[in-house]
Amino acid sequence: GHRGLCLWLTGMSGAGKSTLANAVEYRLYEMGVRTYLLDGDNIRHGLSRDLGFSERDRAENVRRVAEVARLFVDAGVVVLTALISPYRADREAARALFAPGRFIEVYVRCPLPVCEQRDPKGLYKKARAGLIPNFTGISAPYEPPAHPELVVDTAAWDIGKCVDVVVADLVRRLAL
Ligand code: GGZ
Repeated sequence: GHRGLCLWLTGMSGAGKSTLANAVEYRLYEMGVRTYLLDGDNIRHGLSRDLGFSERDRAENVRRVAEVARLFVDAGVVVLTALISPYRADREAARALFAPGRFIEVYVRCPLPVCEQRDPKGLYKKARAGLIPNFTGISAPYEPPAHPELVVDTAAWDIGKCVDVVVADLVRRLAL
């Protein structure tokens, strides 16, 4: 069987991390790969329910998810994480928990105006109105990865192409 690894998706709200993670997970399931998805949205209702969106709380959120991801990877599972994880230092700390080649940083890239146009939950509108403090891209930073293993451009490519790029890379790494 394959060995575990962590696919760490990072990108702004509305970039398409959850959509991509779900589609990749389904494709891997069809291939017989054992997967587990840690989605920021769900994590914040449970594991990180005590945390907000300050720089410090986001660091702690990322740390917790990375530690959980490592446990699953140790068990041989392919873990997908979908967190904004806006700070480079936090992502590098997450990477440091994994053996070389077991942490794949995937930059889910989408220009802010496109994320803001999509605004599936109306959060950007609220953030622009000053109703959500520390909102990534509006009143809090997003630091793009300097050297991600993969970049998927969700504004320029359709979902099928984004999934293909991630799955093809994974197949190569796992030598499936
Ligand atoms: C960014 C926020 C905020 C603020 C609530 N900034 O698009 P969503 O709604 O469903 O996903 C976003 C989610 C971000 O949580 P993460 O755990 O991924 O963030 S981090 O990695 O930075 O810890 C968004 C919603 O929570 N949300 N307030 N201020 N996103």
